[in-house]
Amino acid sequence: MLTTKLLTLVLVVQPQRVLLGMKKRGFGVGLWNGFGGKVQPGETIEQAARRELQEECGLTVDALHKAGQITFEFVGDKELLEVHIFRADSFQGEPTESEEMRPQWFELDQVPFKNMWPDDLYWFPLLLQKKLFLGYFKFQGQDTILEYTLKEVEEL
Ligand code: 6U4
Repeated sequence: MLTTKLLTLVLVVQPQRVLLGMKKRGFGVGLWNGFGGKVQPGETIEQAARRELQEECGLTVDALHKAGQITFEFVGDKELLEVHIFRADSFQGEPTESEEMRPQWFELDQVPFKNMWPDDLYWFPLLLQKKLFLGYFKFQGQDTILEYTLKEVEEL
């Protein structure tokens, strides 16, 4: 039986640039990604998204906008990951390196997809266009997408 684990992912997007973090340890090490992690007991998904953003790069944000929701299956793994993806447009603080992440701004036409999770290539454009999306990706290991679905939705 498959169980589902809730995770968050926050992308801070400004008119010309996006903040990504180089994951220094754990799941997805060596890849650029948004900031996020596991939802803990007793907190809402949005609270978890804010907490992880603060812990991993030192930023606080006003509004978090829902952007998408993607379920990941890794072949052989009994746990599905349900990742709730948010966009933030403005923030307080200075991006600061943490034990988990090294933050860096990227121009929007220079997003380093070759060093990101391979699914990001599919949904990042939707996020930047402020289109809501719902997806499912089935991975073999961390490099190979065996199958996927991705669709725009009216609400999440
Ligand atoms: P801790 O407990 O901090 O060691 P760790 O195993 O490092 O946890 P965590 O909590 O950092 O994992 O969460 C993984 C992060 O990676 C979440 O923000 C969700 C994100 N993520 C997982 N699979 C992804 C994928 N295929 N594409 C993507 N982000 C993914 O863009």
